[in-house]
Parts: sequence; structure tokens; C-alpha cells
Amino acid sequence: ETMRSFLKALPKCEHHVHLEGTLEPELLFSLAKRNNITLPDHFPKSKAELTERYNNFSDLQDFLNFYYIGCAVLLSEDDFFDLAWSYFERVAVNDGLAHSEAFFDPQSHTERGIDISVVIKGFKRACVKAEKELGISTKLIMCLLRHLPNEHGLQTIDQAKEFIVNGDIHALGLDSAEKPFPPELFAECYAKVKELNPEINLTAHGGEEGDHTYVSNSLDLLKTTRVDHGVNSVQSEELLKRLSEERVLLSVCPMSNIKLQVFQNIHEIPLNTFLEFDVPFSLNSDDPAYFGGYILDNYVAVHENFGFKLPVWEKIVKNSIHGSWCHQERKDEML
Ligand code: ES4
Ligand code: ZN
Repeated sequence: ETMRSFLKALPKCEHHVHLEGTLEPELLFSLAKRNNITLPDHFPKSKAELTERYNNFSDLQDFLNFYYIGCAVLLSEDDFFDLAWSYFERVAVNDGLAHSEAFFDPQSHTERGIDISVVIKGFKRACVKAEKELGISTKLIMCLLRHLPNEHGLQTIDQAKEFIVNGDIHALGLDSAEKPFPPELFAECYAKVKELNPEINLTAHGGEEGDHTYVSNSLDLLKTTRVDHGVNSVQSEELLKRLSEERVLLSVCPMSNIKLQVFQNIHEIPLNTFLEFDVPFSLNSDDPAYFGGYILDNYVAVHENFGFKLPVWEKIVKNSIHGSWCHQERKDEML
């Protein structure tokens, strides 16, 4: 308990949370009702049954099948606002979060006929309110779904153009089923977004299911300056040295890795190797409503399994702040 309060007080930054992955079973069922959405026959009928099913994902795809059903209850701008606001409020109050860079998946909504501006305006409104009323800083990262073709990504970029140009979309990411969809398939999308706004930041999921080449190819071919998960980087010593030299941050998600069976135990996650090679990483929740823990739970789980001493926690927190995509003045406030 004293450890939890120590970890809560740290100025934590989250770089890897999918807003759609913060959809708690309770909100899922209430939005389904409010929006007259019929859930599939096989879908668990109660909150307790659903939570139990969430405890037994066999792999990434098994989880994604539930995640996309969950997305389907979101229709109106208020639905997107309510979802993001409940996440921001929760982590600001319960977890001591200072800064949140949050992903969203527009294609999981536009595929269902929802206008992209409905999605972005709802999320953006929650960001503005969170900055004003909760004192946290926020950024939105638009992700493309890698199981859909490059052309669909290009269409999405075109639909999101005004928000890419005006900076409401602060960065581009790439998520969903990793294999067999290597980063190079989306090089054109990444180049297009950078052309629309040269200031935009770039990241991509890689090295969760895919091997270390998914990480290096994200850097080389998509020009990302961060990699999400990236745990399979340990397969290449050359890559570890590069990540350290170029200060590429890996957004590691400990509880997610366990729930999706990337590792069987938290202590198998290669945090000690990253520390040894001085590879910067942050600790994140990924899809907290599905994986049973928000950011502070992830910090606690790491502490319980690694027993890091104060200097290591200081290093993790400082690397997380330095690797954040906010102004230097905001970083100085957090440091
Ligand atoms: C995701 Cl854990 C994970 N990996 C890839 N894509 C995702 N979308 C939501 N969560
Ligand atoms: Zn993720």
C-alpha cells in the first residue's frame, strides 16, 4: 500500500493506451442499450461473464475480436466524449497520471458508417476538458489498422486531413493484428501524413507478435521515432544499441503482455535487458478495461516482480517524460 502511494505520486506519462480499450463492460452494456445495438449471440450477457471472458484471451487476435465488437456500441460524439472523459478522470484521480498520449482507431468507426469528425470531435472535447479540469496534459494519436489495406489508410488520412493539419491529431500510429502485416505496407501512409504536417510525430506497434525486424523496419521505412511494445527488440543486440543511441522510446505494456500471452510471467518481460542497454521505455496499460488494470496497476505489477529501487524508478519516470511528445515547458513542470 505504501508502495502504491509512492508509485501514484510519481509524475507518470502514458504513451500506449487505446481509448477504445478503456471501454469498461459497464459502459459497453449501457451504450449498447442507449444506442439500440444488438450484440452478437455468442457475446457474454452480463458484466461478470464478460469480465471472466476478458481474463482468458488466448492471443492478440482473440482479444481483438472482442475489442472490435466493443467499438460497435460507440455512435455519437457524446459516446466518444464519455468514453475518453471517463478514462482521463479515472487515471488523473486514481492513478496520479500527469500526461496521456492516447490512441484511437478511426477505421473501426468509419467502417460502420460513422463520420470521422464525430470521433475526433468527441475525443478532442474530452482532451480539452481534462486539461482544464484535471490538470493533465493530453495528445491524440490516430492509428491505422494494419489488417486493412494501405488504400483504406490513405482514405482515412484524407478524411482526417483538417485535424492532421490543425494539430488536433498530434501523431500517427499503427495497430491491430501485427503478423502478417509488416510496417513497410504502410510507408505511403506515413509519408503522406508527414507531408500534410511536417511537425507530426510518428509511432507504430511492433515487436509484440512480430520479430525484431518489425521494430527496425518501423524506424527505417516509416520513420517512426518511437515503437509501441517493441519487446522483441531483445532478439537483436545491434537493435538494442541503436534504440539506446537514438533514444527511441519503447512503450511497454506489462499486463497486456501477460493477458495476451506474449509472456507467461511479468518477470520475463525484458526490462532488465533494456536497462542494461540503456534503452528508454515507459510503462503503459494498452487496453485497461480488457486487461484488468490501468497505468498504476502496471507500475505496481512491475514493482512486485522486479523490485526496482528508487534510482531505477527515477530513470524510468525521467525517460518517460523525455520521450513524451509535449513542449519542453510541460516536461520541466513534470520533472
Ligand atoms: C492492441 Cl495490444 C494491441 N495490439 C495491437 N493492436 C491493438 N489495438 C488495441 N490493442
Ligand atoms: Zn496497443
